[in-house]
Amino acid sequence: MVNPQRKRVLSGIQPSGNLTIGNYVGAIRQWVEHQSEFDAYYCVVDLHAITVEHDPKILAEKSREVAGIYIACGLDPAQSTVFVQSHIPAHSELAWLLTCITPLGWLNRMTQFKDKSAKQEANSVSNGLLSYPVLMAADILLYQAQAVPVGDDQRQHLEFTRDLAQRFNHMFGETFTIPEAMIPLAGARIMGLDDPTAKMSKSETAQYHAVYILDDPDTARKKIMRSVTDSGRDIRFSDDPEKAGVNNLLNLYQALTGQSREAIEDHFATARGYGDLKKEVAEIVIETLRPIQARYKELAEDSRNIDELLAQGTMRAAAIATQTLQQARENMGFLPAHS
Ligand code: ATP
Ligand code: LTN
Repeated sequence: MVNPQRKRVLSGIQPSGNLTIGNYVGAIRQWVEHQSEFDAYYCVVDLHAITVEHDPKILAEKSREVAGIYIACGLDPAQSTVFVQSHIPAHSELAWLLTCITPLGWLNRMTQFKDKSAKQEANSVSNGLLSYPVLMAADILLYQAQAVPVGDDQRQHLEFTRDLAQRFNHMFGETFTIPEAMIPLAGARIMGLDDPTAKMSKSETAQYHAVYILDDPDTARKKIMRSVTDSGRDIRFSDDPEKAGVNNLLNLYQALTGQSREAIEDHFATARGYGDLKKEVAEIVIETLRPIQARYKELAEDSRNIDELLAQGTMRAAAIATQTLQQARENMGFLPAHS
């Protein structure tokens, strides 16, 4: 049962590729850890996944897969509401209302837009990619979420959401709750295994870039053993860009074991080199993923399992979203429709 005393939270992941260990430690794991304390809404943000080129043949399959991974990682549908963003039209509608009060300058400042648009040909950068944060703001504000559990890369989008909510409230009267970002202490930014200066990301398709949540043990091990490090042998946390690879492996190890930095450095003080660190990181990653993969396999055997959960989630989420949208329309002065 939903307890009104619990903090309302909302978050989402795009079905834009294979979910990575970064998505797990930065986002999903904290959703699972705190689910009994929250009145929680977790969506598969498929409307965001079409802001860059996508393959219509796999979008639906990927959306179901992401929802299945949420559950396999431990989200309990009795406690947390899991749904697909596009199943609730209020997301698109509120996004338009918010688009019309968003200053263009705010969008042009977004670093994710700058990074992602730089990777594409200028002519193929879509309006959707620029407006991406407005849709994200709509996702959050529709549920009056107080907190948004995300990785470190989403800080700027959360600031944007807060600014936009304040602007709307100021222009049209109190309508939206101002949300806060909730960023984990460890594992908030896992870097690419092939390039520890770039964030690990599911849309980067290089073979040794990321460990995927559904990678089999041999594949995961191979990717970690091949990860880029440096020519030294000292296993310590460090801000030195030269040591970014080792630091990244240590961060991942810390996020998955929950040990302190001191304990981890002590543990590796007698290691013979980076090979020992890589082996241990590979083992903890594999053991973390093993039960998740087993649950996912069972759940995915019949696609109706996931579709059924999503249908229930949609009903619960739509009730709240529709109410907020109605309020926003009213406050903006729209003529009510007669039913
Ligand atoms: P894409 O490459 O398609 O942009 P992504 O892998 O960056 O995707 P998102 O769907 O944008 O993933 O993000 C989902 C969630 O996972 C967000 O909360 C984000 O902060 C978190 N996240 C993504 N990558 C990492 C990472 N490398 N380390 C920690 N958290 C991450
Ligand atoms: N932009 C987010 C994904 C996202 C999201 C949201 C996260 C879309 N809508 C609402 C939290 C709340 C990202 O991680 N790239």
